[in-house]
Amino acid sequence: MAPDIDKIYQQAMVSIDSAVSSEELEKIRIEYLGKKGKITNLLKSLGVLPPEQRPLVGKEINALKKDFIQSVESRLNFIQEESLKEKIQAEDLDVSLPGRHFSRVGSAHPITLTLERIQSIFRNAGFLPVSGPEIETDYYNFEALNIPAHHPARAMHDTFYVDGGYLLRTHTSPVQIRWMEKTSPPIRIIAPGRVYRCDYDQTHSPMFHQVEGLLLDEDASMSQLKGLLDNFLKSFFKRDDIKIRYRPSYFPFTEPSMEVDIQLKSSHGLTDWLEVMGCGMVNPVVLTNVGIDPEEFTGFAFGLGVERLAMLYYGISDLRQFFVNDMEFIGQFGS
Ligand code: 2NM
Repeated sequence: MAPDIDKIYQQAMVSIDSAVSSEELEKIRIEYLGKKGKITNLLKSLGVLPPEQRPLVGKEINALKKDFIQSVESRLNFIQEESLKEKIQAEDLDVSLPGRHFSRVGSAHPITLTLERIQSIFRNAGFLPVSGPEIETDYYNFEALNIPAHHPARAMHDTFYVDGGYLLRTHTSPVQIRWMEKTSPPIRIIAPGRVYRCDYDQTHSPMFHQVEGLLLDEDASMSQLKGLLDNFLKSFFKRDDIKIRYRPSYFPFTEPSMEVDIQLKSSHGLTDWLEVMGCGMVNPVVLTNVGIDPEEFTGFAFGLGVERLAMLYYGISDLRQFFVNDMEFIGQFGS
């Protein structure tokens, strides 16, 4: 190979291998193969050679040209692949990562969900939800319900007193008293709402929710009461085989009175008996207080704590979880 062919070849290969962009490579191509390119000039210089040397040198230059074109092409491929790799790496995206600007989707509080389920069951049984004031008088919260002053039943209630002789209702019964005062039987109502008692520990909160129910008619009976509550509890806990027990008890506003216990299935078998409701036949004294003749009408009433039922249903052990606004806790009970 003639020395300048060899030299041009070496230089070309070094330039091609050090090119890092397609533009740079295009410049190199022009430098060698352009009109005044180094390889083009070599081919032009063939004419000055003695005729017998031309075929051999021409062959060498053509081989160099072919090699040059191939090297430029393969370098171009390499550069393009590298830049594609870089691009992919720069845009690398883990599709399993959470979005950066996602907004939390809201969900109803477990107490709201439980209240709604309770109301829905009683609505299906014909009970109208009614409400009343949370700040009450002594008369509506106690007297009308046959709970006289200094009666031990008042001590049980740990009442919050408010200025002006008012108090925070300790149960939703005053709603039922007000309803009975202004309506005549038949009556079928439930009174859901907030109630207040001065008590705070793992099973008591100063504010909690109750649903009380009242049915007044010409011949309301204890068997109707038990049938209604049996169906409510089966429906609420979504079990037909739930064990239910009615145990004699005492409330000043009902006579006779009962507490309702249930047994639930746990991982060990059946739970102990759990108290879930109170109920009874409305005391004739209460009916007389609201101007309804107990000889003409009888009624039954019941009351339950919403937090307690929600704890049993969802398997929550500390009541205070409902009130600390921990979004991780509150958000896990559905929409
Ligand atoms: C309970 C248990 C038993 C009840 C009674 C009345 C009213 F106003 F009709 F007399 N309302 N709610 C009642 C009866 C509430 O809660 C444990």
